Order: sequence, then C-alpha cells, then structure tokens
Amino acid sequence: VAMTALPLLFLAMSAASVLAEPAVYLREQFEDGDAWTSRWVESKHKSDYGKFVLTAGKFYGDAEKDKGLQTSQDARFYAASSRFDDFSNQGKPLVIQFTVKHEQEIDCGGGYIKLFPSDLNQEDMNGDSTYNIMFGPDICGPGTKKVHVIFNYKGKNHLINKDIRCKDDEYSHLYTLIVNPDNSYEVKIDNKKVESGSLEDDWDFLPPKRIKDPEAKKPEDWDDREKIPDPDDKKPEDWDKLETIPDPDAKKPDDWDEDMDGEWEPPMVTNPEYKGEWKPKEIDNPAYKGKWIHPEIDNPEYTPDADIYKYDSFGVIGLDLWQVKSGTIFDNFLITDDPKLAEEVGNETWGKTKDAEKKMKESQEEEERKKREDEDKMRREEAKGEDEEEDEKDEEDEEEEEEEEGKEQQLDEEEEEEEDEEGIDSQLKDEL
Ligand SMILES: [Ca+2]
Repeated sequence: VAMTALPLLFLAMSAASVLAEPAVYLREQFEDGDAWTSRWVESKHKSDYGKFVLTAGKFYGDAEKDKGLQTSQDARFYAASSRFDDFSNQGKPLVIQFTVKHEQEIDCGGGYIKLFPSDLNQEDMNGDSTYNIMFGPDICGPGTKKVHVIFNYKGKNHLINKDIRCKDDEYSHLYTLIVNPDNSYEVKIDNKKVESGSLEDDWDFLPPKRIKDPEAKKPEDWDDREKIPDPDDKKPEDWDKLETIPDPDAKKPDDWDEDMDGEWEPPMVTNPEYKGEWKPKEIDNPAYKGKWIHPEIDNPEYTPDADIYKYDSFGVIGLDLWQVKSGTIFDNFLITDDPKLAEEVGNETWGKTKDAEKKMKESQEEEERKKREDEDKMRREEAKGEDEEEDEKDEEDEEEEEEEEGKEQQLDEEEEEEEDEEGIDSQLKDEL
C-alpha cells in the first residue's frame, strides 16, 4: 500500500503545479508575416522616425524563426510600440525578455525596450513619455557598453548603481530582467545570471537609512593631533649659523685698484655649517583622543517601502531609441510572471538558432576571404602578363600604399564615433 501511495503523492503535486499556470502577458516572435504591422504602432510624434522592417538579417539560424524587427535607416530615432492586456505585477515576479542582434557592427545606438503603463498614447510615444521600466543594452563607442536597468519610482527615473556590461558582437543575444515581489532582481544574458541583488541596495530609490547627526559637533577641546612638537626639546646653543659667509678661499685680484673699483669684498658662499631652521622633534601627543567620528542617527526622511517592485499598470512595450548605424534586429519579446518559463522559451528560441546563426556568419566570412584571395591572385597574374619583373615590384608597393590608406580611413571613422557618443549621452541625460 505504501508503495503505491508515493507515486500518487507525486501525481497530486505535479497536478498542483500544473494548476498554477504561468501568466504570459506578451509573446511576440514575428512568425506571421506582415501581421505584426497591425500589432505595432509607429509613433507620429516626429515625422522622420526610422523605419522598422521584418527580416532575419544577413545571417541567421532559421530563415523564418529568426525574423524580427530591424532598424533600417542610419542616424534616426525609432519609436514603435505594441499593446497587451493591462496587468499589475503585484505579488508576482515580473520577467521581461527579448533578443537583440547588432549584426551591423553597431557603433552607437540603443538596444533596449521600455515598458509603459497602459495609459500611454502610442501614436505620441516619445523620449519624454513616462515609462515604468527601461531595460536592455546600450552601446556608444568604446566608452558605453552597458545594460540599462532603469525604474520609474514615484515619478522619477532611477539608474542602477552597478555597471552591467552588454554584448557588443554581431550575434543574437538574449536579455532577461526578473523583478521579484520580495524586491530582489536578476539580470541574465544568454540565460546566464550576470547581476542580481536587492532593489533598495542597487538603486537610490530611498534616502539613506542612517545620516550624520546634525546636532552632533566636535567638542572644542577635542584634541585630534596624533603628534605634537616636544615641549622639552630645546634648540642647541651652537645651532644658529649664518646661511652664507664670505668665501674664505677668495683672494683680492692683483690688479684690483681700490681708487677705481672701491673696497674689495670676497664673494659670498654657502656656509657648510649652516643647519637650517631649528624645529623641535615630534612626539606622541599624550592628550590625543583619536579621530572624532561624527555620530549617525536614523534618517527621519527614510521610510521603508516593501512595494518598490510594484507597478499598478503595464500595458505597452516600446522601442524608443536612437541609432547611428542601423541594422539591429529585435525579436522574441516575452513578458511573463514565470522565470522558469522564460528560461525555457529562451532555450527554445534563441538557444535553438544561435549556433546555426554563428555558423552561417562564419561561412560567409570564409567565402568573402576566398573571394578576396581569388581577386588578388587574378590581379597579380594580369600584371605579370604585361611586364615580368618591373611590374611585380610596383604592385607590391601599391599594395602597401593601399594598406596605409585603409588605416587612415579607419582612424577617421573612430573619430566620428566619439562625436556621436556625446550626442547619445546628452539625449539620455535629457530623458532622465
Ligand atoms: Ca522571430
């Protein structure tokens, strides 16, 4: 009897876990052709937003499944959003997940999403629209390569105090943010934890718990001199000597004419016996009380908040960003209350196609390399045909020159990147 009861218990337990079905608030994988255009709204706040196009890009793991929204025009703002049924994350985990692929070798541009309350006017979404959470990678030059995790708390946007580095290669990467009702959080990249902690510790939502007591003052007689001059030390009687003396070795020149030149005086030289200014030696201060430490008190401004994580309304996901070099593909958006489900979906989507995507890019690069080799070979043979030895020498020189030019061009491009960086930084600052 006991033997059969155990499996029954397991059955009952798994039935219970089936009943607690995860909530999926949004799942967008762009697998139904042009239908996404009915789900995504382009903002009309500005007239010259860049266009999103549906594509799997230059290389991919699966020609259909890897289709996502790609930024298609350089140096543009992008603003599109998609609505889902309004929900609150009260008492439940919140999981936000999506893939980003910077296949264009991004120089400067956002790769993040914003989650808005449902009262957002999508047609007017812009950089000033109030959002709840902003999450995802942001790259600008070599200086900015980070994952933003920004929360709006009581009307003010707060950046995370930790530095989370984002991926900067050309492949698809999976970004996940988990916010728990115990006010803890976790950030994952490619289904691996890269950061975690508590909302209160890692953002400045609340004022500090303890502050320096404004009433406390250092007592006037507090002696915090660790060393003092020895009062018993006396200057030796023979200490004082002149700093300079007449040179004892100098002699009046033979042709010195006192009528003409005046009275002869030897030049002054440094006195070897001069010891400088006398100072008493330092001793331990017998009255030393140690460094004065400003006492701390509980901050009257501080009130704990058990609901930092909580938002009353989520209703829209938005891509509101700036890109210098376009080509980023966003895909596999998922918003759920179940971290385990998100992990599984990540493995089923990004996890399944990432290796094939890498393979395709590598074989494309291999083909490119071969093509360049063949072209070089052909050029060399043509040159050979014209004039045997002279031409071959010339060509080598030419090649060296071309290489130099290439380097210069690259340097110019890097300079441009730095200028762009200032642009995006100031944009973000305005927003915050
Ligand atoms: Ca897709």
